[in-house]
Amino acid sequence: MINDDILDRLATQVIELPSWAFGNSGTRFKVFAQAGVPRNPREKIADAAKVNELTGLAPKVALQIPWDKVDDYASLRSYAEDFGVELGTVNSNTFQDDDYKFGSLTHWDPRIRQKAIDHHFDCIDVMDATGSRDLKIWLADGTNYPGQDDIRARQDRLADSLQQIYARIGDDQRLVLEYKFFEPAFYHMDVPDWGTAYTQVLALGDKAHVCLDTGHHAPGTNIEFIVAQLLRLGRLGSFDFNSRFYADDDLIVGSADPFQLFRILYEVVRGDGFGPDSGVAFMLDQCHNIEKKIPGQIRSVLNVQEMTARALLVDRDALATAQAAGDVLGAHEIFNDAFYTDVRPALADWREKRGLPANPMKAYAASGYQEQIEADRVGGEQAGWGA
Ligand code: AOS
Ligand code: MN
Repeated sequence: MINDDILDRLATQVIELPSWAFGNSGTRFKVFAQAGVPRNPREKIADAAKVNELTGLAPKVALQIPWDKVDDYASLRSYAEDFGVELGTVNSNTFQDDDYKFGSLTHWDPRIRQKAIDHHFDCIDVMDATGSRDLKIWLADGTNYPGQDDIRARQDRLADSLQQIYARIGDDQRLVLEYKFFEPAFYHMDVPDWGTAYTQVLALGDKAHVCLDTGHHAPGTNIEFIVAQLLRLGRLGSFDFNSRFYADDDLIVGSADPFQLFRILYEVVRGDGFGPDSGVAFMLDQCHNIEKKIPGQIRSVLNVQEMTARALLVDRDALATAQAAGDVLGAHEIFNDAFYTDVRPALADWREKRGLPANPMKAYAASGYQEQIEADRVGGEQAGWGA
């Protein structure tokens, strides 16, 4: 059952919200705009702070440059801190400029590569102002046809570009490289899998790590194995949590496969990847196209909290004994017992004891915040993916 030790560990949980979760988003077929959507980074931060206010789980907001470009990042940092949240990971963007049609850090043209490198230098300047630790690099780089470019030479160019960026980050900063097996390139991606990301970050140095986006694997991939391996290698820097049925759907984390999320979080706990000193950032990377943005984020952070609690419930001594005895069914039952434990009542009681609403989803619905932002945020240009 949920005991004080587990509750104490859960109290340290920090989930970083992506600023872009609050903007309009959609697919290549349609973006359905929503009333009340932020028009600027400050309004995004206010919405993220609301999620944190009701859950106590989300005191950090990740930025994306240029989507969150402002003239004064130090002022944005102060604004966020006034809301009780910090500015977190800075996400670069070398996937929406026409110059990057054939790649960015991997491009055959040194002028284009330098432009992409310089963009990352700008992101590091932002980090210096916001106090962010992580520079997250996700590249849309790749090719659509065999023979289009030299896929090996692209790895060499990528390594050289990353080395120049890595040389610029500060002693207390990190570079996290995110992989994705497809999209937007269709034949090959230049950072398609954890092995490539690991190889590239290993060549850089101790401040370089891998970002694992849970939506970036082929169907059927054993993601928790990758988690265990990267933790064992000391190179799991962060998660981009979301959920998928088929592609990179960016749905509410845990909504498609809560058991998979539990298995991932068990390996995080088992591999010492959970806790304030773990060095593993829990970030959401989701775009809620049809549901309201703020409650979608609240549901997401609660899903992570609930599965983390269940992962912490696994009786690891009994499991180790069963494993050592080759007790297949016994070990499986011990593992699943934790997954089948409904932790929601205990978490609701715990929230109330900490001055938080027992049911954050109901509390948000009753708060009037959604109605207020829909009434206030009229006019201006709503935030979106900027594509
Ligand atoms: C894109 O598919 C990746 O998941 C990125 O992590 C994310 O959407 C990007 O970081 C936003 O800049
Ligand atoms: Mn991602």
